[in-house]
Amino acid sequence: MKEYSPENVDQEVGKMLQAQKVPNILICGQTGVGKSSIVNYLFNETVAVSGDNGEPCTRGITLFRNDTVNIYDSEGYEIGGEKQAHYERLIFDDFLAKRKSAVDAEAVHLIWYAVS
Ligand SMILES: Nc1nc2c(ncn2[C@@H]2O[C@H](COP(=O)(O)OP(=O)(O)OP(=O)(O)O)[C@@H](O)[C@H]2O)c(=O)[nH]1
Ligand SMILES: [Mg+2]
Repeated sequence: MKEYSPENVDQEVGKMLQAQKVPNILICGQTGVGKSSIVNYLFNETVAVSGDNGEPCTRGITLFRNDTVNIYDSEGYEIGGEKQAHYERLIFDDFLAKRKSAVDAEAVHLIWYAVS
């Protein structure tokens, strides 16, 4: 069995961290369900602007990242008409479709569908 001294434990952990893949996660869901609040909770600081007046807040898609995770915060969807068509273009056509055949580091590994 391999023995670890305090020095090579650090070295081994360093190697593991380097080999670790960073997941790309897209958070999506209806307007106002708390997507940006989830991001702030996960990063333990206010990195994403969250709304407080019941109006749609986030626009487009923004990447927040640290050493272990990449999280895409996205604008919320609203049902019907041009707003819905806009959302479908943003999420499906412009974001997901373009990443479908991307190399693993740029692929979307998980979609987190947030509900109120
Ligand atoms: N009660 C309650 N309120 C929450 C929770 N999460 C978020 N909120 C509140 O819901 C409101 C909207 O939160 P956001 O995080 O901006 O929601 P969002 O899904 O990012 O909204 P859009 O960007 O507009 O799509 C804010 O006033 C938050 O404080 C929760 O778990 N419980
Ligand atoms: Mg938001």
